[in-house]
Amino acid sequence: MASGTWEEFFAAHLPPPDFEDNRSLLKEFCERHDQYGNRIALVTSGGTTVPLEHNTVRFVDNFSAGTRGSASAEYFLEHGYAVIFMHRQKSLEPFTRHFSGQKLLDMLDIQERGPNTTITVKPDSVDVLAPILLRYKAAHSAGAILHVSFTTVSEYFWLLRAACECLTNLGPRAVLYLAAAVSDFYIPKDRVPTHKMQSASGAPVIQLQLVPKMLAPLVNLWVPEAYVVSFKLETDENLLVPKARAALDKYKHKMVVANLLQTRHHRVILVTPDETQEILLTREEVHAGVDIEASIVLELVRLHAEHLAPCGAPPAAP
Ligand code: PAZ
Repeated sequence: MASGTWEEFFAAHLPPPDFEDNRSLLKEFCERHDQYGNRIALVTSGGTTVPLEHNTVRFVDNFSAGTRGSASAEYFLEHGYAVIFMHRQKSLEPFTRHFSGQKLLDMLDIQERGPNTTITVKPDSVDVLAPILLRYKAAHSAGAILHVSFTTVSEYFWLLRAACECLTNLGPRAVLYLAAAVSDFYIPKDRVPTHKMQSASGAPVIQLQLVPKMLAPLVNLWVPEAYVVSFKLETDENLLVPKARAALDKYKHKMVVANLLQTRHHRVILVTPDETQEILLTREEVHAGVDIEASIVLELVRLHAEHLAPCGAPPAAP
């Protein structure tokens, strides 16, 4: 089935309730960093949902824990970029990603002496916590990171377009790092029931429609000068590079990071118009907890700097 146009998609879906607040935050952040000639990376992260009911009990989800996006955001900060971290609510976030589950509580000690309670970091956890806490505090006190969140696919697109509108003034100093897993399908609003579907009515037949490809207006209209990197997730090795290259040929952006679901944390392929470069972590690196995102972002920062050199932009200040 053919998809509608991107204009029709925006016309059919109202902006989310917190949209104007987020738009103001994005505007202020981009203007402030633009003033200082900073580079900004917009990192999208996590999966979008497609609600099956307006009062949503059930939804279709796109797989992504937010590992790639949250780790990459930290590395962009390390390279001196300001970061807009646009993420699925409750998915992993920079810095706190290191302490998911019980990890943080396990690092703490508590002593109750009479009315006084003291909480301390266990001595052997200080070395783990301190460097992350220092980087977290530095990023926040410098106003170098802005978090905005989405849940549904339409919320994602409203935020993405707003972020692009704010980033366009930065021209080639803006990097778009589109790691979120975004649904290719949705249910047109008028076919979504208001209330929870009832099993007594029998098995529902749900027909999904194609989401229009937003990369086309993004690259051509919303941020024509930005350094745009998209991601391609596949489960079949044979499709991976051909589909990444096809996307690059079609949308004419700068890079596709191709990865397989099964191996995404230790292998990616960077596909650019000129080359195809594999990044592979060794078994030892994986065991040592090395983030593959450190290498992805390092290479991207190098290529972005090359791209900026003819514009005379000074290097990013780490
Ligand atoms: O968030 P995560 O680390 O679990 O997964 C990252 C990823 C596989 C979602 C990302 O690398 C990616 O490929 N995003 C684009 C997905 C897509 O093709 O829609």
